[in-house]
Amino acid sequence: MSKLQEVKTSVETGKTKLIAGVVQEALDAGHAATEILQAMVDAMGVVGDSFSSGEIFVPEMLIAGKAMQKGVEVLKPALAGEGSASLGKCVIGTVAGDLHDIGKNLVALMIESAGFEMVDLGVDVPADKFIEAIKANPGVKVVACSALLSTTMPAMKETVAAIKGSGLTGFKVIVGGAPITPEFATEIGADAYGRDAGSAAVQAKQLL
Ligand code: B1M
Repeated sequence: MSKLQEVKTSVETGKTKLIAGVVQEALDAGHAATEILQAMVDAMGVVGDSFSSGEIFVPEMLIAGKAMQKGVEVLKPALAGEGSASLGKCVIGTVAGDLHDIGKNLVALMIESAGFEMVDLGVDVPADKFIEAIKANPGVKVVACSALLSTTMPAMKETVAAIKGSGLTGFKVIVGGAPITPEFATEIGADAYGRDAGSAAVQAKQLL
């Protein structure tokens, strides 16, 4: 089995104790961090499909998520780059009702390595917490909202509306996550849409 396939299988099957070693072996074998990350993202796609078809349930999905998080930890130094934190602050969070944070954490990592100082509010973040964080952190230039569930898209809409209606200025709002489309981002009044972590970081810089 190739090292990349081993990474993918280890995430799919939730090998939380072994994954760090397997990812390190893939790096040592010369695979790029982005290639290894893609193998793990592909694995999560398989896990999601298995969940949809009723072959696995929430606990298995949770363990696969934990395996991916542990794998990403090993990749972080290679993915993060220099991260000089001179472009201002970015407030990031997964919107209310949504507990998914693997993608949000990758977006935070990439935006941070693009030069922003990160204020990570975590998951299940109500609109007023975003607003409090913007008020508490002078120099916020970007507010980034993630959503992974179609059922939390309305919470994203409410969050963007509340932030935009708060009277606070000096920052732009970027949104993303699996169910979010560029059209939805425009419809809810976001300033930008990020398809993935890399493009979110590019967008964050372009918004300045
Ligand atoms: Co959940 N889950 N989950 N889950 N889960 C999905 C999202 C799902 C597609 C699985 C499926 O059915 N096929 C489905 C959603 C269906 C839908 O709404 N259309 C689903 C469901 C239904 C649920 C529950 C409702 C299940 C239940 O309880 N019955 C439940 C909801 C809990 C809640 O949030 N209230 C639930 C729970 C969970 C776990 C807790 C078990 C676990 C999350 C663990 C964690 O995050 N710490 C989990 C997992 C692991 C998944 C899947 C399998 C993997 C998600 C993931 O981490 N992907 C997922 C299936 C899938 O994605 N194919 C699934 C890898 C990650 C790197 O990708 O998060 O998409 P992603 O992030 C990408 C982009 O989306 C983008 O960039 C990232 C990196 O490139 N991006 C942004 C994300 N945020 C961005 C922000 C930006 C820009 C880009 O700008 C700000």
